[in-house]
Amino acid sequence: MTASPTVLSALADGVLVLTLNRPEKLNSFNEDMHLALRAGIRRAHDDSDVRAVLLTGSGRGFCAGQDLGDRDPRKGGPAPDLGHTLETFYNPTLRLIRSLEKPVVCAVNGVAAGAGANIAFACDIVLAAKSARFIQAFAKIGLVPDAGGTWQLARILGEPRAKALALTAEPLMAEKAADWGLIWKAVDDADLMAEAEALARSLAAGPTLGLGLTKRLIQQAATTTLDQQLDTERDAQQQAGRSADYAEGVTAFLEKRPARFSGQ
Ligand code: T3D
Repeated sequence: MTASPTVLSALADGVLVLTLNRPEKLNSFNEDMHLALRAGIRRAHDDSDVRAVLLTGSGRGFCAGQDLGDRDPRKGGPAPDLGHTLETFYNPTLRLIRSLEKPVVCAVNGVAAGAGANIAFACDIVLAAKSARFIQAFAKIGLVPDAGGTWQLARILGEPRAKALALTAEPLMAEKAADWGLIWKAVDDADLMAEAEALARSLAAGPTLGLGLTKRLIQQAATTTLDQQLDTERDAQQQAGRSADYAEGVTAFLEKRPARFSGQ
């Protein structure tokens, strides 16, 4: 008997849906799931048929971070080198999500804890079921937030809220996460997947070259000056202005018809 895939992958209408699939462990990461998720995001980089990604979880949780069963100190042996595991597993995936010049929608269907929460925050547009909660669970087990958590929380929330969440591991409900600007919106549980799929499909049918450039510009704004950003916007706009999608968008506007974008 073959084990179920740890990440389900399906491509339709230009949307690559990646579903974390260890529901009995709240989709916590073992090595296989790390590699499968990374392969999925890599495919999104390499496959021109993929024009947007939708990341979600199966079962009642989104992702509970690292599978702690794989870190059981009672099994003996030396302490694990978690710097090595971050560098080997989490960091490459985070970098692949952020560097993918295609929209990544995240549908947080339930609890998102530890690295699971921070992987969600690394996505471009995050929708969460109203019942979902985000937990910086690291403080409960003596670790520091990883998977970009300290960077995202500090940038988005500022130090007071970032520190309180990280030091207390208090759950943050989806609606408050949306009020605080950590995610795009909280939606009724029953509507989550339909809304996330519709959003991902509409992005995939959009001018994805321009959307990818936009993603890059907004991300790099965190670390540039206005002066540098004006130069980068100029260069990106020059590229966008030469795209088939720009010609199609303007033509469609002038002809009063819906645009048919190709992502080129
Ligand atoms: O190690 C490295 O490489 C470094 C990187 C670290 C990254 C990290 O993410 S560290 C943080 C790891 N995650 C956690 O500390 C969260 C642990 N989980 C929880 O605190 C709770 O499960 C939740 C708050 C997420 C959900 O609580 P609840 O009450 O809704 O569910 P539950 O009953 O605790 O969990 C349901 C099942 O999932 C349960 O299994 P069982 O008893 O039914 O057989 C539970 O053990 C399992 N589960 C949940 N989280 C994990 C897990 N199993 C392994 N690892 C988990 N992280």
